[in-house]
Amino acid sequence: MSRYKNLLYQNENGIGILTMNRPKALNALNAETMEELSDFFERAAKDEELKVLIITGSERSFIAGADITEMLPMSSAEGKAWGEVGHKVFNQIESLPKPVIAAINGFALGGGCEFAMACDIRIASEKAKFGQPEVGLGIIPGFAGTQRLPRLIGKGRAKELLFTCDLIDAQEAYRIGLVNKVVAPEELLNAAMAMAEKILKQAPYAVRLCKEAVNVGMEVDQDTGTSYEGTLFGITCSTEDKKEGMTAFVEKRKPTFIGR
Ligand code: CO8
Repeated sequence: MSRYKNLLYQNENGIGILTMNRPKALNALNAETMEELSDFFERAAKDEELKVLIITGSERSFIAGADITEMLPMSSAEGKAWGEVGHKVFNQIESLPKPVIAAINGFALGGGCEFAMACDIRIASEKAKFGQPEVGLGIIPGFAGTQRLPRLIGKGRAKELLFTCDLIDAQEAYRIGLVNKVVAPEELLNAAMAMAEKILKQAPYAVRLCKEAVNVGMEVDQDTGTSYEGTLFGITCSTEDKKEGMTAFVEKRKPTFIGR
């Protein structure tokens, strides 16, 4: 997948590493990058060689937000359409039928923080910085930050970050639950790879259905979510991997999963 101008991609034994690579603008999301991302995620969803995806940024930034120079001349209608582009791409990440780990190496600001929140798991380098600086630019987060941030860290903390434009460091992001763990910068990709490898050892279809159950369940009432979980659980009971996983347990050996 070397078809992109602002993205780099490699796949190592089922673990894909997508690197945001527009360093002259600290990997800010312009329209061209969003088009490339949409194309990438469409392909990634169908790519059988890709089992777990890690997303990181080149040089000193993860993503420093949406591209401010492109947004400056936008009219109201154009702004709304731009928001829809972001919603589509970030929904593609959130609903990708495989786990997505954000390995946040530097700035994750505005649209960059919103991007990270659409990923399943966030690992931050000690050098990472987070924030939602939008109201300081006279706008509000338009890529679902007002929705995903309170769901992730709670309403009060989300409003504080949204209203003050405070930039927080990785430790503070960890303290408030915005990231899962913080590691030394030189350990970031290793930590993400180690987590990806741990996930790779599990039954892939079960992991996929777990992701779906959590995502659906978080948006509905608990009874509906529980009922949805029950349906997915039933599906796992008809898989080869369930038979293998449980047989391996009984036979005191490691399972070999085939993904169905
Ligand atoms: N957009 C465009 N260019 C950017 C952006 C950005 N978001 N961030 C950095 N750049 C560019 C700078 O303009 C600069 O370019 P140049 O060298 O040509 O002047 C280059 O990247 C390097 O940046 P700095 O020289 O500023 O580097 P510093 O280390 O001094 O500062 C910062 C780094 C603190 C990250 C600083 O660049 C900064 O504050 N950037 C803007 C961060 C920001 O406000 N992000 C939020 C943007 S708004 C947003 O994301 C809204 C999302 C939802 C929109 C949906 C609408 C519907």
